[in-house]
Amino acid sequence: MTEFRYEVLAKSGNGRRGRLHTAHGVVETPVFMPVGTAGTVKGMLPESVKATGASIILGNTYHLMLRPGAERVAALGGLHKFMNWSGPILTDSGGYQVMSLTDLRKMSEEGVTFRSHIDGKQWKLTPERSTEIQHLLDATITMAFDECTPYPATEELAKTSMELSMRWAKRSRDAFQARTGYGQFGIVQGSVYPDLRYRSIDALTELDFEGYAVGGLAVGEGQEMMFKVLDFTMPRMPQEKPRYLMGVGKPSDIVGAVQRGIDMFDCVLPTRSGRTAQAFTRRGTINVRNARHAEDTRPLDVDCACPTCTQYQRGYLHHLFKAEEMLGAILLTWHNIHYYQELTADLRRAIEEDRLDAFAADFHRQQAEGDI
Ligand code: PRF
Ligand code: ZN
Repeated sequence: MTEFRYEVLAKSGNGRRGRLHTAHGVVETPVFMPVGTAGTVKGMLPESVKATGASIILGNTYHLMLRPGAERVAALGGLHKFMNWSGPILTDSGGYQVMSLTDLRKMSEEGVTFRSHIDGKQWKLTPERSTEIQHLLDATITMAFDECTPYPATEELAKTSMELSMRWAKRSRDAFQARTGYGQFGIVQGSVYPDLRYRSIDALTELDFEGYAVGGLAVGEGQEMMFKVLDFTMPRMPQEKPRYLMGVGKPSDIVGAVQRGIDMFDCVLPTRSGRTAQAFTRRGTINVRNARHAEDTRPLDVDCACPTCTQYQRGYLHHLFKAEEMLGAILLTWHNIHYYQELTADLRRAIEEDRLDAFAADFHRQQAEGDI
């Protein structure tokens, strides 16, 4: 059985090229994890997800506990078998989704009670139950149960919130059933306040997690502030463990965060945008619904080797969205995930060859050129 283990293979500035070994396979970092919230990466067969170059996907405690239920997924053989994905799966712990998807929720020291966004039924999540659910799902990487501090927050509010997350992190760690090849990540909170972020890191490293996430960012503070927080946070994070920036982000967010030492990312952007006709390309974003694409014979992105770009014209993709055909969403989702996988593969190569800053400069220049 493979031990859960992370190695830094190369560095370029603060950027890291690493390798994560897990029970379900190896993950080359920096890595982007496509989001498979409800037991599916929306619109994609698992073999298609794999074909984009993705090595690890994200699942959600919140959605799967409500439907079909964690015990049922366990009875059906665990999330890997359930969704036919044999690679590593990281599951988010649920607190963030409760906050963003439900109203009428109640927080206490114990945990959070809320009404389901599906049927209004009352539920409760605690650090212990979240950790148990992720065990039942058979998540390769379990996330600690936390509160994502809203932005903006006063220092006093951010402190109270971070300290609650740290008590929950301890309870999550105690509830975690260690198994060979599996790991659990703690989540750093503390909003935009250096002292709070440092205290959070200290509290978590005390618990010796297999990896560390930065939470509470990409919540409305903007890219400049997010990078500022990473600038003072990353140097204090354990160097020998994987570091994951939760829910991020746009391509430029990913490039900047890798330059600051982040190894792992997840975001709904490539999948969600794929369903709303937005494509990410080397020259910025394109909305395929725009009339200017109606008679365009070119691919979405001339430099992309994905099936969408090698086999379909923009004019056809435009038609599919105008006609509300599901293939439009499928083809754009495929391209977008492929684009994110190419971006992270390019970042890995740039770090190996110690030219990360030059790569980033090129990336920004190309993005600024715009389409056509
Ligand atoms: N905590 C958890 N999941 C998250 C976040 C967080 O702070 C974020 C913040 N962008 C996204 N997903 N548990
Ligand atoms: Zn493509």
